[in-house]
Amino acid sequence: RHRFWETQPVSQFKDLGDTFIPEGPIDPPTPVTEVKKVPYNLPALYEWTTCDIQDDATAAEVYNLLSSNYVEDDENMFRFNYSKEFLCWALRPPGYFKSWHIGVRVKANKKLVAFITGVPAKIRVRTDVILMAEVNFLCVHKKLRSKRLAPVLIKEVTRRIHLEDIWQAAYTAGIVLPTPIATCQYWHRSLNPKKLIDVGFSRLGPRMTMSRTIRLFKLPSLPATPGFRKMELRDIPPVTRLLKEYLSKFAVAPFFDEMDVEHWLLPREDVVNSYLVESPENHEITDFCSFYTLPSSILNNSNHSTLKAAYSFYNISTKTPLQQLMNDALIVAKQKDYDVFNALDAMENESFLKELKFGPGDGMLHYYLYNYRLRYALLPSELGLVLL
Ligand code: MYA
Ligand code: JJ1
Repeated sequence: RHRFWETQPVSQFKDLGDTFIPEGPIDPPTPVTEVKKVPYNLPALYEWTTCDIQDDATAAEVYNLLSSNYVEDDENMFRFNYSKEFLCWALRPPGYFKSWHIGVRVKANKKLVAFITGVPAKIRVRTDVILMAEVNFLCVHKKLRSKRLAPVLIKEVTRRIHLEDIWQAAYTAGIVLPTPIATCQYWHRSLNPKKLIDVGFSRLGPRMTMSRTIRLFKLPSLPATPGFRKMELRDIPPVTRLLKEYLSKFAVAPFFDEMDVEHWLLPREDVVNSYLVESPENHEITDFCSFYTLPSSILNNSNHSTLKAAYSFYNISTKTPLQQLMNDALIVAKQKDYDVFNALDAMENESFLKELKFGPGDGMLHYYLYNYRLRYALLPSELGLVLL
């Protein structure tokens, strides 16, 4: 059934729960000198390109490919519209490799028609901290679908990751492949219910009018928690300590140092927002919340072209109840004019979703590891990892 995935070192459905197969790496690493030195063959009309995402012209080509051909919902009403600034952030974390930002061009006219990326990340699986790749932005132009180009892209990114002596990867997808380590559900909190209904993102509930709906989702104009403020450069050490302690509770989670926290969590306009609670008494940092900005293009609507969505990232409460902290996150997102606040049911998110009027979405997100086997799938609440 999976002609490609059956050949790869990923856990296969038939092994689920088999207690005789150990947890851990599937294939052992080989010496880097034994890794294939030349790129995989592409169909004759195409050629490989390494994308320098810092180059404005290349960033624009990648942006254009993704904005027309990347992930859509099941009814093709919305398509992810990652901004150039977001892509530059997502693809250049500490220690990134330019060689892992891979494109495919048409030889004849150099048009970019496919893309895949990896970035390095330390990820802990139970007690094992492993330097992995996070693979994302796999995209094949709509006109070149179903020609088995995706397996070539995946093999090529794997080869280039192996060349850096890295043998495991983490990735997410909306489709089921062999074999998810966890399956999360998307939840959505309306901030601008009128627009969401107008564009078909949500529907008027039974026995609800527009004005009752607007009232239902109304939020205060300012955050309620004393000491709630934007994260700054000086907050990196205490935020790193909070995160390290918090993420240690999950079976799978990133292993962040201060450089990672600076890159992934220091606020960047229209890319990532982070807030924390500084105790007014002793100036201790006790709580943290963050969300990233990922708009979607609205396909076929004459009144609106983009949906501004915030996606919950990492949140930590030690003193402020998580529900109150996330309500403040909703308030600042509303102030910044987001239309909807999205979250997965991962980590402790289930404890606030219903109470804060999130509703379940129609999309699922499956998490995968490459060349690492877990005996059973994790519960969403055991997962401490958010990919972009
Ligand atoms: S997830 C986002 C993926 N992108 C999209 O959904 C955008 C819109 N769709 C497209 O651009 C195309 O439909 C894509 C497939 C490119 C997705 N992950 O070329 P094909 C398998 C993994 O004929 P196409 C993200 O970015 C499929 O099961 N495999 O198909 C994370 C089949 O194999 P098999 C996928 O539709 C990506 C084969 O490809 C996915 O033209 C992580 C068919 O190929 C998918 N999302 O193109 C990648 N979709 O026969 C894995 C289809 O076996 C990384 N397929 O079922 C693994 C780790 C690598 C590094 C390891 C380092 C150590
Ligand atoms: O956004 C998603 N669904 C929306 C829109 C559905 C439109 C019709 N298909 C949705 N809306 C309902 C919201 C409502 C608000 C008030 C309360 C009740 C709920 O459900 C979904 C997620 O739910 N998104 C997608 O389908 C996009 C793809 C998701 C898979 C992503 C794979 C990413 C790979 C990255 O590596």
